[in-house]
Amino acid sequence: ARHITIGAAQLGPIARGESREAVVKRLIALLRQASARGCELVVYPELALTTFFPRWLIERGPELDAWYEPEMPNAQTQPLFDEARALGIGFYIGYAELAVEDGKTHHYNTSILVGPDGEIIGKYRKIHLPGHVEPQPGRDSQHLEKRYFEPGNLGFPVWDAFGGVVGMCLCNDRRWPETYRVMALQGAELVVLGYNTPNDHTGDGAVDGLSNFHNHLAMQAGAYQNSTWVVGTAKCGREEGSLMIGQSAIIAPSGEIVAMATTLEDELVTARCDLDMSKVYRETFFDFARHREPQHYGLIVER
Ligand code: CDT
Repeated sequence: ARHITIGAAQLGPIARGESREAVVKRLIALLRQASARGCELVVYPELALTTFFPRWLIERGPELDAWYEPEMPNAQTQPLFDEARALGIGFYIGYAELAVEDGKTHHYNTSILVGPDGEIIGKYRKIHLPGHVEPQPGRDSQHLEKRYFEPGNLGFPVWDAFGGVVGMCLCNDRRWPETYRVMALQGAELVVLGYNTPNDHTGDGAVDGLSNFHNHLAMQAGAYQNSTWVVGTAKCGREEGSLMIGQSAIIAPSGEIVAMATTLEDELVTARCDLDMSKVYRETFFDFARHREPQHYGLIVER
């Protein structure tokens, strides 16, 4: 067995005016709880340093740029890195990234994986961006991720970390089977992700009423069909008028939920996860080498 104790560090709402310093204090409080409960890895949400700013139309310029991090760590987040190193805990965290590549400015919805030594192990940039470029009429809260971010350009890499093979994704990515499969084909045993999921996306009560169900359905299927642990952490609760779902969960390769948050506030849930459990499924039902028939899957990459 290869056990690792993992914490899903759910966040309640972050107000528009809440400073990065104040949020980092909340993240550190959760990290200390995680340490007391023996965690080696803590998973924070997507866009975990600020409110979910894509709900507003903000013109290009300094007001918009202020939501992005040009560097990581930076002055505001360094205390989180320092505390994690002092406690010997690694973490995953999502944030809006402003990157300069080939002399051009780019905006990504990004996550990083940080080792227990406080060093960044890897970076992921969100590939499946939901929502719209233009504001939609009649909505109280917009979802303008397609306006504020470019699709990620790093693929779905995995890393040898925390005694296993670890991959990352972000929020809407969790609804797409390709996300998990591309990582599982590289041997992923643990997929970590954060989400911000408003419960009013379609405006159709019959669909929006299933927001919590679809969250778990997608992650449990991803875990089972790919023989991997999945840890999904929410930023949730009523944030600037938009209600976002919670139910952060740690899910085993069996598809079973092992631990789940019950509030819509800052809340840590933990589980002792045996990474060898991946093998049970990957050497039987989902032995990819023996059972996959990729010659019939071409359409997936053609359309
Ligand atoms: N942040 C994010 O990707 N949220 C979406 C909301 C629904 S689509 C507008 C999600 O898939 O949970």
